[in-house]
Amino acid sequence: MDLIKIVDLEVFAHHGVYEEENRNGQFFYINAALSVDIRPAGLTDDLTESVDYGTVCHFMNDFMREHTFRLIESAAERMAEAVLLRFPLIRHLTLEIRKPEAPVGLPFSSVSVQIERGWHTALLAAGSNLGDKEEYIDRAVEALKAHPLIRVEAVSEWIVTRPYGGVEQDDFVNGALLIRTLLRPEELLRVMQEEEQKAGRVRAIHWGPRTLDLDLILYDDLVLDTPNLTVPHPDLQNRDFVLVPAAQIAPWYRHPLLHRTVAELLKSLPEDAVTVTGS
Ligand code: A4P
Ligand code: MG
Repeated sequence: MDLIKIVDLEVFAHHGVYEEENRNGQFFYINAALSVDIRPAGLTDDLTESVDYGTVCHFMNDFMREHTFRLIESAAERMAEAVLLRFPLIRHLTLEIRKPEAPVGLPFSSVSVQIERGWHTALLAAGSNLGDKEEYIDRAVEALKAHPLIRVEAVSEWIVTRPYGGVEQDDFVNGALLIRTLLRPEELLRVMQEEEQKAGRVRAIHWGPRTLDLDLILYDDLVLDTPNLTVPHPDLQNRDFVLVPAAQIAPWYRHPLLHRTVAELLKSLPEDAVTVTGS
């Protein structure tokens, strides 16, 4: 990936655990490596095709001066987020904040924190088979659109599907969303579960009726197994009610373990796996 690098931007600010640090202030030095596709600007010689590093420097300077954090960890975290939200062409960044005047009480040259943050791609599945099914899913989409750290890139059509999994229950409405997000997988799952709660979701029967089910299907090309979260969703390849809407918005998305795209997984579903009845 191409980089724009900012080296040792000097900022006078007031971050620190000690009261006198907040009162007196000190110098901080910022290093940033911004992942930007430089080729469009490289070919056109047009600044609007790139990220203006001068504007980024002023933005970081203002951010550091306008906020007071106790920890440089927080300053880095919040500033990385602010930069990624403000400059959409920056997909990813490495940010270092150095604090050479930190009150350590011993001779030393400098201390710093360095973090890497960026936008992630995720595929979500939505389902409902209780109450006003479409309304529950629509509301969840609106809530995700309103979340400051989520950009909804594409939304599928809603389809009507017969229940899968052997539980006698009403038909489902299903759909899929493609998003970009600054949230980590566990944080994203928490946001999704809050939306399920808001929809009055009661967890009674496994695979049973629900007002709203939001599943995290794919997250970048991540493979993750924790007690609360399995990514890719382990049953994706058997579910036409996920693959049909997913193929409308992200047919190219490749399963990191099966090494096949969503479109290919859909094509190779057995005939009897079809639950889709309409849209
Ligand atoms: N969890 C682990 N991995 C994930 C993930 N990738 N995404 C954990 C979301 N959650 C994940 O889920 C149980 C736990 O799974 C969560 O606490 C989370 O930490 P749940 O939603 O509380 O329980 P559940 O719904 O009973 O199980 P599950 O596995 O979510 O059910 P599914 O797989 O969503 O299946 N038929 C049709 N036609 N359409 C449907 O939408 N849905 C289901 C439910 C059954 N049949 C269906 C449909
Ligand atoms: Mg679920």
